[in-house]
Amino acid sequence: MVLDVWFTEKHEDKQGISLKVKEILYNGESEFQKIDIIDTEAYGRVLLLDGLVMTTEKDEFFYHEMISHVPLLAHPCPEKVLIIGGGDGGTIREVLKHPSVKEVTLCEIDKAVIDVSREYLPSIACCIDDSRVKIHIEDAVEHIKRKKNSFDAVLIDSTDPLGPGVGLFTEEFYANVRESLRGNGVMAAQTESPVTCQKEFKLINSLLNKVFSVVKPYFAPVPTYPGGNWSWTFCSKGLQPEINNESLAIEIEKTSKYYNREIYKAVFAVPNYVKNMMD
Ligand code: SPD
Repeated sequence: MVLDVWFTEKHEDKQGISLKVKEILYNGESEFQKIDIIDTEAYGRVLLLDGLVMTTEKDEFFYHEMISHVPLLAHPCPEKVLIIGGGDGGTIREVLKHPSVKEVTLCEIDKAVIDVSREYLPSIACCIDDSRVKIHIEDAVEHIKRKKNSFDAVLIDSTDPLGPGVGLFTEEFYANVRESLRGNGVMAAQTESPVTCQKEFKLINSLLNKVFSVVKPYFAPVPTYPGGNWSWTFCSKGLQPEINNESLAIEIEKTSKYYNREIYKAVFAVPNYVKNMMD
């Protein structure tokens, strides 16, 4: 019998992204959320949290390169990095490509996401057990309150502003992230789709503008996310998102699939519909 099974992530019950399923590899439910791994024809293995696509083997590089290299290449010498969420390990893998990084703290609320990713997504989770990585299983809303003046970069690799991720999209949380940065510290957060999540994108950017003096959204494709076009936002207390170390930027380019030095500049171009929405 030939199976014709499709997974659809519906967005506001108006549109959806559908992937043809080869096999369901894992279904589970943690204290915080439903966790599934499906194998798909088009994008390989896919991690779903509460039925929403978090990452896929085939297109994860767009997201993980953007959330990591854009902020880290702006910093003169990032040594201590905090990743909030990111239990699949993709952001850890990219951050560890920066030779100055001595310590990466992963603050993930749900240990089950790490365990399932280790088992089913080895190409993404491959660096979780690197000796430079320290794992804290804790709500980052609490963790960050104890971390004043601690990090060169904080990367908010969260879920959408739903369920366990809600607290990571508040002014108070962003203010605590700002306090956790030392010196020229930089922050980058995933900030939803400017196409399908305009309300969230606008709200997050307005909160970030209350807290940071430099707030620059940037854009790249993530084909399996709603709208296909995603945003992250670079924030700092003064440092601009510009490549700080050209030779390192060239090195990182060699192992990247999306990022290169031209892309670094291009992703900060703000389309007119986004400019108009922000007015
Ligand atoms: N709509 C999906 C948003 C998910 C953002 N986080 C993805 C985690 C990948 N490390």
